Amino acid sequence: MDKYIYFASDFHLGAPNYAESRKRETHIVDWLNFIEPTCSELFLMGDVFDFWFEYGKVIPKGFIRLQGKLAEMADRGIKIYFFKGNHDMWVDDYFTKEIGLEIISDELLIERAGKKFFLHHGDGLGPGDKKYKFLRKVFRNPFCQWLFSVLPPRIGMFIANGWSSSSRVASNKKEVFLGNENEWLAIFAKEKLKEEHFDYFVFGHRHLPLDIDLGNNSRYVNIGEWINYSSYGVFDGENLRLEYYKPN
Ligand SMILES: [Mn+2]
Repeated sequence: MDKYIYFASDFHLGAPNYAESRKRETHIVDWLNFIEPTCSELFLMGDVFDFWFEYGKVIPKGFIRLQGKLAEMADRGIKIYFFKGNHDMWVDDYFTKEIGLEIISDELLIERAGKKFFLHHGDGLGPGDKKYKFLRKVFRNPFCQWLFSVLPPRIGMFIANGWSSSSRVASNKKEVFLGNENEWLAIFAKEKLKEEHFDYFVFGHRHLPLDIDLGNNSRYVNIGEWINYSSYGVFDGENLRLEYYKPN
């Protein structure tokens, strides 16, 4: 590998308000400029937007600098994957058509430089969180999505913004490490390892950068988020490292 693979997630653009989000967006575009010369593939692993819904011919306003930068990188031949997060699972085909992003709905299994990766946003995996697992089914149900799509955008976005301002990002509570035994995505990964070996499990969603040794030559790397940490993962062909971009 002569170039690197980068992983980032949970930008939550749009939250907690316009000004903060714009500042963060500029910071993220700075980071993309920084990694671009060494980047062959970029994995955006969910919750890029605090809310995104695509109507037939209408998309939400804003986030234009990020979209422009991603388009530029894609035009230069960098492959970009966009995972659906629990906040932006309603992407349709706009980013694929306009930018060339590949949309990933659930997990993506890849092999690079002889290493196997299990990639997922991280929502709805592992023990617990039954309420969300049920909601996820509703949110991902085509009929429910259709029902939402026939609401006038003014009303749909009003509902969504209300929901989004009650989210973790809006409350800006820092997540606390639960210990290797209790981190539910580590529990999920250990179960998965019983079926199949992966060198790396990479998730977002947790809003906490983590690098956990799972034993059996396997690691769980959580790439964190961009409100407090500006953290990301980089794979150089040998190692997957957790890094931090300069503070916003
Ligand atoms: Mn998130």
